[in-house]
Amino acid sequence: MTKQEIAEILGDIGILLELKGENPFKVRAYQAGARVVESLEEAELRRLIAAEELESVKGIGGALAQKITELATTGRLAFFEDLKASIAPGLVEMLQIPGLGPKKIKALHEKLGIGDIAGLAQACAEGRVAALDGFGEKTQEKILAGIKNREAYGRRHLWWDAWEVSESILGSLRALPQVRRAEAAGSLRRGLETVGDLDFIVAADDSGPVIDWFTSLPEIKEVTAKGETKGSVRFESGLQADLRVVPAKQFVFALHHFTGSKDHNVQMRQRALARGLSLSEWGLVASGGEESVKEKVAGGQPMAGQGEEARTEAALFGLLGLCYIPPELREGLGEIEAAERGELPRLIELADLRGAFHNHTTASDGHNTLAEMTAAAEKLGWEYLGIADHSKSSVQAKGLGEERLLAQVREIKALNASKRFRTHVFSGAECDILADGRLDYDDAVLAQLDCVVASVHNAMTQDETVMTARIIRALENPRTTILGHLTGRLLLRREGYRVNVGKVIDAAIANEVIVELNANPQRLDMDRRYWRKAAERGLLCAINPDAHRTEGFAFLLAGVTAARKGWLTREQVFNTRPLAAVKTYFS
Ligand code: DGT
Ligand code: CA
Ligand code: CA
Ligand code: ZN
Repeated sequence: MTKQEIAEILGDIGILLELKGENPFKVRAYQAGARVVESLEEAELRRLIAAEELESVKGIGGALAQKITELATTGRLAFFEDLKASIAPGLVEMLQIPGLGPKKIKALHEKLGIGDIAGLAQACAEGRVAALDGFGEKTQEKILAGIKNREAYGRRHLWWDAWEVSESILGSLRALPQVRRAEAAGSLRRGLETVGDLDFIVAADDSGPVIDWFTSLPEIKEVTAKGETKGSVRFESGLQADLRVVPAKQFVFALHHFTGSKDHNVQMRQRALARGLSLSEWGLVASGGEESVKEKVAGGQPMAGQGEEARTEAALFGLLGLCYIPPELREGLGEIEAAERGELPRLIELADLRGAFHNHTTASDGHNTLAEMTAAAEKLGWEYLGIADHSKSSVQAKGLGEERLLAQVREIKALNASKRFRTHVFSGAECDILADGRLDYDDAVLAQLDCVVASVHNAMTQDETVMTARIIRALENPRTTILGHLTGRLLLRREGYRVNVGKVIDAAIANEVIVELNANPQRLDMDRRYWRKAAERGLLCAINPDAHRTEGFAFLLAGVTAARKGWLTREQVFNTRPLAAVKTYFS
C-alpha cells in the first residue's frame, strides 16, 4: 500500500469515528496521523516501519503505529473493516453530499431519524432540515442541490455513449500541433459495458495549450480540476473526463497504468518486482534504493532493458517476459498467466464478421424497409443479412401473423433471386418464447424459415426455476437456431429476468443452439463473463446487432468489444463464417 492510500484510510477512520460520536481527541489523532504519513517520504516510511521506529515520529502514537504497520504490510486493517461494518451504510453514503460532514449527518440522524440519502431528500422537501438548529434555509437548499447533482452525475454511462464522445475528442486532440500521441485509457479502453469516466493520455511537448483546449470544449458544464499537466471536466451529459499530458518517453507507461484495471496493475507491479524492477505510470526502472520511480526517471536513470524508451505497450509487456495483452483482457482474471504461457487467444475483430442475424424491418417495429436494410448491409460489405422481425404475440411491436410472415419469406426469396444486392438475405423471425416454453409459431411455419431467433419478451417476472425450464424447452425445439438476449437486461435501467444461466448454457450446447451476444449497447446480453468458459465447452456465439434501423448495424462494434472481453476468438463466433458455410448450417 502506498503512503497516499494509508493516509486516506487514516482520514476515513477519523471521519467514521466522528460519525459515531467518538471522543474528539481520538478523531483528531487519526486526522493528524493522516497528515503526518502524507508528509513522510515513501522510502522513509518503509524504513521506519521495517525498523519499528514509527513511534519516534511526532504525532504517531503506539495505536497508530500498529495500524499503519498492519496496513503497509498486509494491505488491510481489521479495525477499519469492523468500524465500517458497524455504521449504517446510508449514513456513510450521505458523506458524498457536498457540505455534509460527519457532525451534520450525526445531527440529522439523531434529531430527525434520517438514515439515508432518500430520507434526507424527503426531509429537505418537507422543510424539516431547515428547521433544525444549525442548518437553516440556505443549507437545506444546498443539500437538495447536492442530492440532485449526485443523481445526475454520479451515474455510469453506456460504453457506446462514452465511446462516441471519446472518438470525437481523440480526433481533435490528435490534430493539435503540440500533440504527438493521444489515446483513451480506463474502462472505455478495456471495453467495460459501462464507463464511470473517460481517461485521456496525451504525449505532448508543451502541455499548457493542450489543457487549455481540453478545458474549454463547448459541451463542458464544469471544469473540476485544472493544473499544468492535468485537467478534469464534466460535460452537459453528466459524463466526466480526465486528461493527463506526459512527456513522450513516459507515454506508454502512463497509458498502461491508466488503462488498468487496478487488479491487472497490481499483478504487473508484482511481476516487475520479482524481476528486480519497479513499474509505475512513470516508467520501468531497476528497483531498490530510496528514490521513487518518478525520481529515478527524472534523474536520468535508464529505463530497464531498453536503449531509449518503450514505444509500444507490446515492448512494455515484452520487458516483463509477456506477449501483448489486449486491453479488454486486463481485468486480473488470469490474462498475465496466459500471456506468460503464450496461451492468449487471438481475439475476434470487427473485420472478421461477414454478416449478422436478428435485424428488424418496417414489417414489425423497425424503421427501415427490407430493401433499405439490405442496401445498407451491402454497403458494409456483408455477405449475408439475417432478418428476424417480431412474432405475433409481440403485439406492441407489430409482430407478424403467419400470413404476413410467409409473405415476407416470399419477398426475401424474390429479392435474393433478383440479384439486386450482393448481400444474401436469410429469412427468419425473432420468435417469442411463450410463458410455457412453446414457440409462437407452429412447426410448419417455422420450417419455412432459414433462422429462428427465440427470445423472451413477456411474463418476465417468473421465478428462476420456471423461467429456466421455459427457456430450456425452447432450446429443445429443433426449429430454434439462436437464443436471443438471454437475460433481457437493459444496462443501467432494468435487471435481467431471473434465470439460471449455467443451465441454459448447458442446454444450448446439448441442443446445438447458438447463443446470441446481442450487440445493442443497452443489452450486451449474454454477459461477457460467461463466454470464455462456455465457448471452451463448445458453445457457439452469434454477435447480433438487433438493428431497428440501418444505423443500428454499427452496434456490432459494441458487440465485438464485449466478445473480446469474453475472450472469444473468430472460430467461436458463428457470423464470421462465409456465406456457403452458413447456408449449409441452416439447411
Ligand atoms: P471507471 O472510470 O469507474 O469506469 O473505471 P476505470 O478503470 O476507468 O477507473 P478510473 O477512471 O478511476 O482510473 C483509470 C485507471 O487508472 C484504473 O483502471 C487503474 C488506474 N488507477 C487509478 N487510480 C488508481 C489507484 O489508486 N491505484 C491503482 N493501482 N491504479 C489506479
Ligand atoms: Ca475511467
Ligand atoms: Ca478517471
Ligand atoms: Zn428482442
